[in-house]
Amino acid sequence: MQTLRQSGRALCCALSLAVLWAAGCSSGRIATADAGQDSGALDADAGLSGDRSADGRDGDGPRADGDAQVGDPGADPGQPPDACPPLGPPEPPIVTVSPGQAAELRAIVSQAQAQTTILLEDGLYPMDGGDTQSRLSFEVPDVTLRSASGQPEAVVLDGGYVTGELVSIAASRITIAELTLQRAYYHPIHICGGSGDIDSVRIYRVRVIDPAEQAIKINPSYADTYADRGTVACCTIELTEAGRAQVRNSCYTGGVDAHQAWGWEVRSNTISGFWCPQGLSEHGIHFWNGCRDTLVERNTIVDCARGIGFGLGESGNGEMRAYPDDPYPGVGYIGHYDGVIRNNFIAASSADLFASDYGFDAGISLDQARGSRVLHNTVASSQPPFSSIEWRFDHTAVELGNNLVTHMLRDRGGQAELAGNVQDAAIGCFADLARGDLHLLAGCDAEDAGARLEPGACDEDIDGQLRDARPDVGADERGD
Ligand SMILES: [Ca+2]
Ligand SMILES: [Ca+2]
Repeated sequence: MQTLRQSGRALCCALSLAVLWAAGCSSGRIATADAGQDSGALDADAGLSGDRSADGRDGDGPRADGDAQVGDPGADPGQPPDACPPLGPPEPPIVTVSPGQAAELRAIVSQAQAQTTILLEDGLYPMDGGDTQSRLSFEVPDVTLRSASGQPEAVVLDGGYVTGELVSIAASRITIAELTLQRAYYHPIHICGGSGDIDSVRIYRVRVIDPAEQAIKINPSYADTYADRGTVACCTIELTEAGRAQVRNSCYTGGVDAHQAWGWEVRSNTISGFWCPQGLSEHGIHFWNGCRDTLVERNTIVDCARGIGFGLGESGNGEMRAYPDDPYPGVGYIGHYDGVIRNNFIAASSADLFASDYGFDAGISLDQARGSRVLHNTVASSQPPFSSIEWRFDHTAVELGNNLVTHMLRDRGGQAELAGNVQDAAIGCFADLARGDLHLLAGCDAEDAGARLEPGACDEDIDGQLRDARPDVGADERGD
């Protein structure tokens, strides 16, 4: 069983990597060429990324805070603040757009000056004119696109599987918020380096539904510029049964997929359904090819073939990024530098998922991940995965602390420092596995069984509650 799975997986990875090789990003082409499916290419940007190499340019330090503009959570004393409050009121200049202007929206976005907020009134926006008519390209910094009502379900931009990318971002401090993007032929959201490096892109309270490829993709540009220190928070990213039927190329899809990106925060999202009957989907959240300092926390991932990944394979797709301070000199290929994965719920219980080609492959996978910390995550599945959490390949050096899994931690090579983890937890210990609610029920061994971590490592749980002096294993600290 294990041998078959591993050999099948190696084959699939080879196929996927062949596709991924051609899946980079060109801000120039996004800006001007608008290549789409009618080009016959696998991806809008096919064929240009194979030979890019990192160049060791000066870079800024890691991330800035991403959600400075969210509204006052107004929490009661003793209650954790709302992790996902609505955005505060928009500031002028404001351009208000109605669904009847959908055909003009591309031009409205391209003509927007810095500081503009584009407010979309409720309704369905048909964005199925192809990339030349419907793709929204953000190339001026400090522009916001959001719903007027603040209700993500009420404003729906629908690519109809005609338009390759609904939103393309190649400028700093772009905010996309509180709306729905669905049925892109490639990526509902694609973020790339611009004419220079960009930073602080924010994707907040967005519903991303049924992408045919990865829902949110982050790439360097072909001009060796990067997209760093962005935020994906409080989003719902979902592949439904109808959407699954539209996925091509041996399940070439996934949730958030980032290459060579530095300092991103991915938190408080719900990601579900990324698997296919045949082929292996990319992870719900995947940062690889030399990404660095990613913070992945408080996400709920339900019924995805792979939950969270740092790195992929022994040498990724062959690309990596050279950082000016060279954090691990002489080590060789690194799939992910440092970063933290903490307080996530990863659940699998769908019979259809388990009956699929790869079943539930891995909750968390760490391939050539170095300096990464994996703390207080819960991975629960109704049937065995290949690995609940795994680490692999010689350059991997990670820390796993206080993770709670219903099955196993799997050592596939590299180094892992282990403390306070609990394997073989009973699935009866969780509030509602089918819905991804992995809050601990009373009387389970995980309660108060964790190792003490240093202050600041993981002081709060997935709910934002402070952990007590005897930390519970997994993402949830039980309240009393
Ligand atoms: Ca406790
Ligand atoms: Ca709790």
